[in-house]
Amino acid sequence: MFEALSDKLTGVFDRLRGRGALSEMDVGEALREVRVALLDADVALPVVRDFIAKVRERAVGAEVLSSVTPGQQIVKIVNDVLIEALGGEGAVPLNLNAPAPIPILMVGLQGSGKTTTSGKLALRMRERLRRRVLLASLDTQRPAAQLQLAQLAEQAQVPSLPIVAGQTPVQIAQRAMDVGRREGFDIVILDTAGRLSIDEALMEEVKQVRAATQPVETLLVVDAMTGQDAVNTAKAFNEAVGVTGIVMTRMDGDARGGAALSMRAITGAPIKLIGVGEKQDALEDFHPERVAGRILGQGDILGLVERAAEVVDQEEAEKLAAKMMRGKFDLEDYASQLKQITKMGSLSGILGMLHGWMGLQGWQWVFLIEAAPALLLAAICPFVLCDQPADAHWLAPDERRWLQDRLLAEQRQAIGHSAGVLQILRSTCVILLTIAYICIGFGVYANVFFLPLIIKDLGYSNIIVSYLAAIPAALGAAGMILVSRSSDRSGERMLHVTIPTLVAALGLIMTGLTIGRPLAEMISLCVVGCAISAALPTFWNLPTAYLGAGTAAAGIATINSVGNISGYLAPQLVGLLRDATGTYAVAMLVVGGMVLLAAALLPLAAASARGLGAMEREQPPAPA
Ligand SMILES: Nc1nc2c(ncn2[C@@H]2O[C@H](COP(=O)(O)OP(=O)(O)OP(=O)(O)O)[C@@H](O)[C@H]2O)c(=O)[nH]1
Ligand SMILES: [Mg+2]
Repeated sequence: MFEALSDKLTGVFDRLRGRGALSEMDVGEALREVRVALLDADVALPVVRDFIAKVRERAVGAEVLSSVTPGQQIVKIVNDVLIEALGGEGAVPLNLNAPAPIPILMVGLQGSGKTTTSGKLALRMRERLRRRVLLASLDTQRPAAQLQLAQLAEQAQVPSLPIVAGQTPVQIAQRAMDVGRREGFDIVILDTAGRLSIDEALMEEVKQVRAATQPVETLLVVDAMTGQDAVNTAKAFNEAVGVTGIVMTRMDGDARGGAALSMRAITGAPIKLIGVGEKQDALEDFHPERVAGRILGQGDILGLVERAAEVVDQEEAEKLAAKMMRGKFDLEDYASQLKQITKMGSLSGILGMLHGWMGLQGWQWVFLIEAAPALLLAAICPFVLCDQPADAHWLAPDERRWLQDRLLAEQRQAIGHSAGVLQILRSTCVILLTIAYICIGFGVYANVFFLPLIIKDLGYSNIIVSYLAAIPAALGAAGMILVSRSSDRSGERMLHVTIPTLVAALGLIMTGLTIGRPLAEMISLCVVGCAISAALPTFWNLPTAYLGAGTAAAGIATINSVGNISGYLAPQLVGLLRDATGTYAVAMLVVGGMVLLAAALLPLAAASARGLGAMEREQPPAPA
């Protein structure tokens, strides 16, 4: 719904972007156009005046950062003022700090979306907050209104107050609170009747219900499509009965964005939620900074500008540019350039900020760029790699000979020793290793896919998340090398897999128990990252160690192909558990349990391998 406004503003700033220095005339001209754009978008006149005055005050006399253009500087100031006008940074959450049952009263004009929003809210509180919600309709104006809410309640899988004919709204409200208390509900949502316009009778009814139930939140539902009328409605309601928050519905429509912008300034009440569709999950928190970004239509380019201004030393950059022109740009210079860029945050963090560029989402950019090295490698491999050890020019001659001899010996041993494929599939050792590999895979994939999301849940920005997520990964690389080396030196395999697996399981369980406590959670995630990466490469020594030359290949193929099913199952399981419980805690405990099972199965596989050895020994000896 902010498209019209964003198009206009982007047009204004596009014209400013190319210029070197910004004169007072430029500022004046830009602000004139901002004013027209805001008025066009149906922002109330006093709000526009105030807005322009604030931007002008900050723009004139502001020190222009050396690394951004004056136009970008103005965009930044407009963005800041927009966020303030919309209510400051961050969403204002619903107030649920009260003894249960917490009454939430929904008020508003006819057809604004009260009943629909009541259903959406009930679903959200049941799913995300795990609260027991009771829905009650106080709408005695429209015959079918109470049934409408009962249906929505059924969809949201929450109970609704049984309908008793002939009761007044106040009586229904009191009954709802009684049931709420008696039956242990956490939240009681009271949906009132709407009127065509604000009238005495409506306000009186709302006042009486308020007095009878003392709601913790009185949410005014307004239709964004009605523009300035929505703002006037909100003002009248707030003055008459007092509202604690505003829900703007039909933000999915093509309403002009102005109402949202005027709302806070004129009513003083925060917009807490927005409705973005008719379905029950179409309810979102209202984030002023996101809306401001959308109005300016440039993803998070502002953040990029800000960060660039902080870190790139303009003089240094100019020096490098001059060097480049003279063709004297060396590795040293390249390193210094890289250092400046790394100061800006990790690759995915920066790419996430390119959100919207060339019509692609930030995450699409992340995937595109991340695929590039793999594609490059695929193109190079056929030319660099050779077919057999004899041609491997990167090995020393004696290394080549050793490897060839080893392979020959294994081949000789394998002839006549190989067990049938069915026999391998049925062997206890292969079955145990396959199950163990599936379970370890759950740990690996839960870690790979959900680590950033788990960290993000702690409330960090994308950039910080990408830094933090890199720590367990780096520890994983270290763990992998240390454990593999130790295993190769000692020749011991089973414990080198079992112990990291056990540690990873304990780490996952610790993660589940410490969700929401940043330090403890990060330490647990580091333990998981390090241990699970250490367990994986060493694991592949087990099939060769246990199965012998003739059966190892088929065994490895079985374990690998069946075992990789965890790549499909693990994200499903974690996602489902997260949606069902609202946190990652249960999912981490379950995955931790599975990895623990893997740690228990590994020694059993080793024990059963002795049996398989016997199987091979029973085969006729190989011809000399
Ligand atoms: N597109 C869209 N439609 C919505 C949204 N919220 C509500 N609606 C639709 O608006 C219509 C009216 O919604 P209701 O919830 O019945 O409105 P109400 O305020 O309870 O109406 P009364 O009880 O008659 O005063 C329904 O068709 C809803 O599906 C929204 O965010 N987006
Ligand atoms: Mg209704």
